[in-house]
Amino acid sequence: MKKIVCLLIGLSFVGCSGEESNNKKSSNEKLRGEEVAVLTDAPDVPPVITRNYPTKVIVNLETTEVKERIADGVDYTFWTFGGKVPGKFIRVREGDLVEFHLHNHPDSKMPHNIDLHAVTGPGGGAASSFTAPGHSSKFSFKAINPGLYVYHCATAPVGMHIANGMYGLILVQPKEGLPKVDREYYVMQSEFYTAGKYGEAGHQPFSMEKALTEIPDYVVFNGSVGAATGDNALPAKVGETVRLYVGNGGPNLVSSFHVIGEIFDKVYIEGGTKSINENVQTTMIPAGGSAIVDFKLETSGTFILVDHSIFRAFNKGAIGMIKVEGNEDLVVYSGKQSDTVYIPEGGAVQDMPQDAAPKVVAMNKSQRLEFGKRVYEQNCMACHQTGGKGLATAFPPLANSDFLNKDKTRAIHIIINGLSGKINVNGQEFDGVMPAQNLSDEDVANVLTYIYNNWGNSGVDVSPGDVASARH
Ligand code: HEC
Ligand SMILES: [Cu+2]
Repeated sequence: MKKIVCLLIGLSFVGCSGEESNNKKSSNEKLRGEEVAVLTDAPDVPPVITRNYPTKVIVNLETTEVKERIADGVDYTFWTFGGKVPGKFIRVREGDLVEFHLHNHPDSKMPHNIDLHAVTGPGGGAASSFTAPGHSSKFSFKAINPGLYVYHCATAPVGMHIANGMYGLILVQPKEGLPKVDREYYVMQSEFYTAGKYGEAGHQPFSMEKALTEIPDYVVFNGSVGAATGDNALPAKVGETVRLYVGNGGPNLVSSFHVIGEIFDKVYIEGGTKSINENVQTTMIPAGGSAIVDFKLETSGTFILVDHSIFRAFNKGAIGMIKVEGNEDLVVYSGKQSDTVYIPEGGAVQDMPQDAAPKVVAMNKSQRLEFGKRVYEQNCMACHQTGGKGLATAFPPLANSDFLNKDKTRAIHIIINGLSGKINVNGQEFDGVMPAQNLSDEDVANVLTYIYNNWGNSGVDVSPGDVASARH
């Protein structure tokens, strides 16, 4: 029997040899009774196990291949553990004997199996659970090590089965339990590689080429864009403690998991139970790995879950939300307290007494030209270019400009107020936006005098008085 299984799984990385013995450090607690595991879809987590003894737990998990929404207007054929991505959350207790039944739906086109990282034994259960469409397999394992573990399909081509959505989490609750919290949620990150780009409408097939280069089109929490945002946001209340069981199905990327506006009071690093870090901003979750994060909600509002490799969040879908209801605590977070005008240097300098900060005023035309050149280089040249040459189709020329030379007051207004809409300069049309320049009357007079007296322009002078009267 075992030999046949080895042939069937072909190129999968699963080992075929070795006996499944796991008396490594089996606890000596006696098994009592038997129960069927409660399985849940994300973001729900099965209830806390309150038993203080190990039992035999029967897990029934079905693999199916379903066409579902991955983003608005976009479908994907997901391969699933339990009909959804991520797969069902499984919760057992340390020391339990897990009797695993893997059922592959008759409509499946592919054989599937399961490698649970919580299993001590070759392939994590993969070889023993290899199941053709319309078949069921059974194997059992002892949950020796507590912790939060990823499970996934390991049928060849392994990468493709994982890329199509075949992963989930199993929590082996430590026998002493985890500290009590008010809410627990299941969040799993993963990425998808589709023939079309992010958001391209219609049914998108898997792209092996993109998967090999590890540049996904979608990076998501709980299987699709928006699975944990808006109406699907995770609810909570002020004063509550929340625990997230976070997994990363990969297949390729490492997650920099972060909640905007929260600090993880505790992180069970890499999903283990011994090493607990405190006061963490961002925790790394490797592909095929996990973390448990706990935090207390001190104030109300929406808190955004992201992969802080941030283009994934805002451009590929890796966003989730926790909506916290209740009273805001203005000491914890005040909200915006004021909005005042900020004028770097200028405002403060102008308020200073004259003798403390004498204004640099041009005393004659040559000074005005000299100061004007400086204003031009600092404020205008980036767009209008050296020598006022301009840039075809984007920035009109100031050199030999019929538009500029025609009307000095209009030129002053353009600098003070900015300009947008179609204009014609030397027979060329421009339709851009020039932002208003925050300059003093003196600076405007200097820069315009400099421009008018150079580059083949009309040679008129502009005084600070001209600018002041144009302002009114
Ligand atoms: C961010 C880019 C940008 C900066 C900085 C900028 N301009 Fe402009 N300017 C433009 C654009 C774009 C237009 C054309 C707007 C339109 O199409 O309506 C324009 C138009 C003008 C015009 C009228 C058209 C012409 O060629 O005679 C003048 C005069 C002018 N700018 C002067 C200045 C001066 C002086 C400064 C610096 C104090 C300055 N601009 C800074 C982008 C800029
Ligand atoms: Cu599979």
